[in-house]
Amino acid sequence: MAIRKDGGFVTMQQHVISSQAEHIKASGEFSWLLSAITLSTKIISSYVRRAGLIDIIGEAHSADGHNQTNVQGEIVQKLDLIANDTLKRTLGYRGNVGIVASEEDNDPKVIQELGKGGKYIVMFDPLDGSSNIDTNVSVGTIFTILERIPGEKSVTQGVLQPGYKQLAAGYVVYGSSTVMVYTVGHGVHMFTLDPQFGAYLLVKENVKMPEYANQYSCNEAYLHTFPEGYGKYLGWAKDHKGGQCSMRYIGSLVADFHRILLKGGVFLYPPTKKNPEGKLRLMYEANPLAFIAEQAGGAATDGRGRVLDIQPTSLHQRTPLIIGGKKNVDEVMKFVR
Ligand code: P6P
Repeated sequence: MAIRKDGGFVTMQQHVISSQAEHIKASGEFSWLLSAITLSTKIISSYVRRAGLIDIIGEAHSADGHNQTNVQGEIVQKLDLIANDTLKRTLGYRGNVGIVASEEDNDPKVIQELGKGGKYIVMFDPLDGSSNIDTNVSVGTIFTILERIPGEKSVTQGVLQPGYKQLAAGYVVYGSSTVMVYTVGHGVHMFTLDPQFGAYLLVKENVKMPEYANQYSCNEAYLHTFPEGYGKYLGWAKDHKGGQCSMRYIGSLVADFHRILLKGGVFLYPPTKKNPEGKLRLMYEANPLAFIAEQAGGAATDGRGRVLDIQPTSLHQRTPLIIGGKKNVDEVMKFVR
């Protein structure tokens, strides 16, 4: 239900402006930047909602007619390209975004020099879970905002900052409704896109993740290639809890995480034989969600330490991810450590 303050709805714009008035030092330019992301996700949402009706389903084809692949080596869905271009275009017009980096692009892109006001870095997974598009499963956009380091030695070195440096992070899940969740380091706030108004309306402030829930989220098809501790945890969860434990796995990170943010539990994507460093990307998937999880009272680890403390070495590096309610994560780590 949309929250009313002073008799009116609270849009994302208003909320960001009031948040930054209270908290972050940035002037209105921060909300101006975030408005590029909210605008982009409204455009992306309109495409996702019409996926079956206009020619955007299926794989993008390069000029030679072959399936296009991205730096991840995945077949690029047409909607991926649309989402990626939309975000880059709207961010490009904000004037205070210096560097953008995307899961879809090999390298970070400078769009404004630091000396000319390009003080922010925005990184994103434009359409996470895109392989689910054709079957109408929820997909999402994940983003993070960092400040550029004056005197950065190179663009790449400038973006490779640990997760605890994030100024803001958020995601949009294109599900039964379009929901935006974000943090600027002072709590987690949730908005639903009202298609009539075309505005994100505040539906929940200071969202808190349940500390514990009897539910885990994991693709157990890889069970036999997980490091031993994960198998022990999963076996224990099934046996010890005498069937009280349930498993939910959508196969779309944003959707799985959003459920855990609201209902609790734990999501695990351990190292596997196919992805010995884990499958999920640190910079624009694990870090933003870890920032949100911690702000909501939850936890996120790579099986060794805190995700937000990882010093990145490359833009598209992957990481194992165990994220969810604090007690759920601790319970997994008892078996993994
Ligand atoms: P698997 C989608 O491709 C994705 O990147 C995440 O959204 C999701 O959590 C994960 O991969 C699913 O991976 O190996 O279970 O299909």
